[in-house]
Amino acid sequence: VILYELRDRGGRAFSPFCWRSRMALAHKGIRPQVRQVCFTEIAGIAPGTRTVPVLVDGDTMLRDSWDVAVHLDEVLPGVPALMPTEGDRRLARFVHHWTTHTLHPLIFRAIGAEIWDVLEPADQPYFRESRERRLRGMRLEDLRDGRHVVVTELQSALGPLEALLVEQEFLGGGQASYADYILFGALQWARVIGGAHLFIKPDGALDRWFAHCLDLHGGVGRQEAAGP
Ligand SMILES: N[C@@H](CCC(=O)N[C@@H](CS)C(=O)NCC(=O)O)C(=O)O
Repeated sequence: VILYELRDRGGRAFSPFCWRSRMALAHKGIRPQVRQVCFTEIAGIAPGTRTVPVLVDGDTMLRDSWDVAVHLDEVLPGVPALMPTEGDRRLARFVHHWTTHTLHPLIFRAIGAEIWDVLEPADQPYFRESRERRLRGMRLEDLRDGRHVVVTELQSALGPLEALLVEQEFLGGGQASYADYILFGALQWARVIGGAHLFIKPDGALDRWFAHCLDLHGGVGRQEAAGP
């Protein structure tokens, strides 16, 4: 199994979507052959590829993290399932939409300038141009000025998760499932770039859950060095 994932100039994996797949594979006990690419190398993986993760499993190539999770449950039904029930699948879909549409943009506003700092020089012009277009012309560096506001918004957005994780160990109950890995990917992105501490309340339920996820499956998450 080959996993293509994004790297920064120091070879660190920081992409939230790639972490979803890395954790999904680890959950199944699979250590993929990791091929790290930078943004400007993604199109060279295979014709038509625009994003990572990309998973190659024999003759099958999957170019979407959700498809990777579904595929792993289909081909490896006998090992712990990522989404054991239809309810787990629906929970994971909600967490996917909420994380992608609400959490990721907020985290990006908190750490966007710092992401640029750690990219390969070849990626920096592409990243600046594409992300500043999304920010409607704002410069990445301007994000630093508004960070304190974003941190408050992030803490508020994460409030319901704090409350839930006081009541139960993982998002779906007592066991980690794919919904956890989706949320984990977002926080790991912030941790590796160096900003998770800005908005995760120390010793709160989310902090404990994150520490627990970092240690899962032999500590695959913790092995990636945290940013400053
Ligand atoms: N739908 C895709 C989204 C993946 C995605 O957006 N990946 C980002 C890295 S975190 C990417 O490859 N971006 C390429 C780019 O911005 O050019 C999935 O879930 O796999």
